[in-house]
Amino acid sequence: MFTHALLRLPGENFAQGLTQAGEGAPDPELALEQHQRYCEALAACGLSLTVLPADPHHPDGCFVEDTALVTERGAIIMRPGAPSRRGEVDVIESALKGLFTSIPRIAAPGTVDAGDVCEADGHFLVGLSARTNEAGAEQLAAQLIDLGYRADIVDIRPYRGLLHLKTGISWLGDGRLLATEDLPNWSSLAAYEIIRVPEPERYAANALRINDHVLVAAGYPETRAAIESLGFPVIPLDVSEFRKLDGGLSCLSLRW
Ligand code: CIR
Repeated sequence: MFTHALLRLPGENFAQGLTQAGEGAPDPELALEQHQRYCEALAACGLSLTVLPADPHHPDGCFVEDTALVTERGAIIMRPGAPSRRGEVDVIESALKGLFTSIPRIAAPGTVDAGDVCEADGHFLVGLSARTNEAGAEQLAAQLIDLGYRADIVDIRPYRGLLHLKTGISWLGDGRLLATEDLPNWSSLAAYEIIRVPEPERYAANALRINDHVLVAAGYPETRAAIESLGFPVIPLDVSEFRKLDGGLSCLSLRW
């Protein structure tokens, strides 16, 4: 069960965030409204929220998921792969300090965006990507193993359009993962049932199981129906403005 979430508001500088989506500039005001709906959905799932103010120096600052990995046994501060995002971690570290006695950091030359980390009940998949390098993935895997978890590194660099591992795969719980059609059946996934998202709906592969509910991007009926058929109430959310900056549902919060 998750009880808390940490978020950061998108700011007036939001449209200056990194993007490869080619879907046009996002509207910061609409992003703020969509963020508000997202916060309401998390609260409706029973979470207490800490919402940090927007960061005028970091237009991607609302994508807090990339800055830290929070587990039941400890938190680890990431070293984001994009230099423009490295400074985002300090405020997040301060916000987490009261919760964990010591919070290690990924050290240079390692880089990890925690959007590349997918937890499946104590088994962590760490994706090598344009943002997460071998040195970072190996450091993180070692830290997770020290915490008593299992960790496997997978390489997402050959797969089209995946900024992060969780752009293409999400943990639904109960032994199930949701994944795009092009991701392979890596041996580290052998124990799981994989529910494939049809290619035209690939953006919906970034879904978010929060306690009894699953948050899904609005506008993807087949994926929604597949998740509902598993017995989950689905909360559809419009995140069009975050999509324009290559973001999805999971990247807007840290949950524990
Ligand atoms: C970036 O390129 O870093 C941001 N514009 C989007 C980050 C999205 N994060 C995520 O999917 N975990």
